[in-house]
Amino acid sequence: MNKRYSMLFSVTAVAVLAATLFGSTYTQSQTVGSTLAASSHDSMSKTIHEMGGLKLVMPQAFAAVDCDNVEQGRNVVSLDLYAKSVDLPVMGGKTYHAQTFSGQIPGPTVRVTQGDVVKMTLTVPADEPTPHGNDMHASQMSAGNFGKVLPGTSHTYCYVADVPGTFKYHCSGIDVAAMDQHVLSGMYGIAIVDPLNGYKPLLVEKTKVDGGKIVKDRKSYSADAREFQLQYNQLYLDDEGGYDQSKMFKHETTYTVVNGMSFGYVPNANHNKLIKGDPAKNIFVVQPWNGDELKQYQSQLLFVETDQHVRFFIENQGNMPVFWHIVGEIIDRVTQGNVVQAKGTETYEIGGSQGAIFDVVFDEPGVYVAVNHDYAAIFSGAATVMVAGDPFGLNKQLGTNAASYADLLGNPSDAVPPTGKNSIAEPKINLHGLYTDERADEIKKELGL
Ligand SMILES: [Cu+2]
Repeated sequence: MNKRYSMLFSVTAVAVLAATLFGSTYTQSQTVGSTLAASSHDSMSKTIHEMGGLKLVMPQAFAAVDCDNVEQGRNVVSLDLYAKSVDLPVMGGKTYHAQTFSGQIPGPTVRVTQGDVVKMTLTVPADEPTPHGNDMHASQMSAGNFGKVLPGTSHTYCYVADVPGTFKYHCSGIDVAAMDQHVLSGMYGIAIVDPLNGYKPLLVEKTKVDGGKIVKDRKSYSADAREFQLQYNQLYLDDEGGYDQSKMFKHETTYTVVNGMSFGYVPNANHNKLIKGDPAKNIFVVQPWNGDELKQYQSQLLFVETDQHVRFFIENQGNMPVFWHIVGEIIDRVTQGNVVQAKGTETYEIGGSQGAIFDVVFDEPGVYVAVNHDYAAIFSGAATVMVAGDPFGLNKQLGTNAASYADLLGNPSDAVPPTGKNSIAEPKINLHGLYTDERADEIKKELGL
């Protein structure tokens, strides 16, 4: 067995022990407010609710934008969303009351080039039990555009995506009332705004021994990269699968989710069979989504090549920090907007409602795990397993020269963003995500599966 893999077992064995405790112990240390503070937050939220949202307080801010003016001479990219409240699975065979954009969590990613116009239309079907709204952080416009959209109606706005980067969009609730519930129940997504002149090449600095001396060994990788999107959030649930606001105020996470699911990117029964010859013998200590019968919810792995530029679009959709780290790797570069924020860093913190772009070259074949290096988050779902190269010799056995398992097994549909300025296309994509069955069928068709 690969050395890195066995190390992983010991790390995750500790994880599971701790996971049995996380419901009671970690939340105590995470609780920042006293009962008193929580109750005053509760009452403010209640007051906003009773007022019918913030619109009543500042009606003058709610002027609509004129799309024709905004669109002059620019490329227009449409993002058409519909709101849907529906029960979706959580690990352990249960479901929860999810709220979605277009029947999927996260909502569809819109990808544009800096200077393009995003034309967003949100439709709230007549049978939806509540109004919704959409606040897109890639925009710079009056918050009035994000006001409530009533069931049976649609709302459109347009904006110029002037700043490159990864940006959240999220339901703004009923003019802010219940916004926390809607976002933490699944109504979020991202806009990726590619820089006008494309991404920068990636310079990776190592060392080598040359003539008996240790010298710097720099290697430049093209801006073109394999790409992944990972969005972090929390679920705060009561025993019936409903949203529990009192848990949110106390930061008492029920599950940490990555692209909507806890431990959604870990091995499944098929991987067990490939590695151990037996689908029932787990190769990773947490495999809550093992079987084929789980369809689009069956866990999948991320496959990358070694010695290749990989770009991650990361967004923190939740209200706890994400300390983004890859077990076994150093992050070569972190970018926000047009600014390089870090190079050669072990971990980079992304605050609530913040995005960043991470560039990484995986050095050697093996198993790596992207985590939120907050132990409470790791043990409640924020562990994403990636396999670089061919550490198990499977490609050799199967007579292929592929540089990773992406060609053979494919990468998960919800982790691969739409292609942009400098994307290297995936050789194969498989269906995976917190989609309704209806939405899964549509995505299958889109992908030609
Ligand atoms: Cu909503």
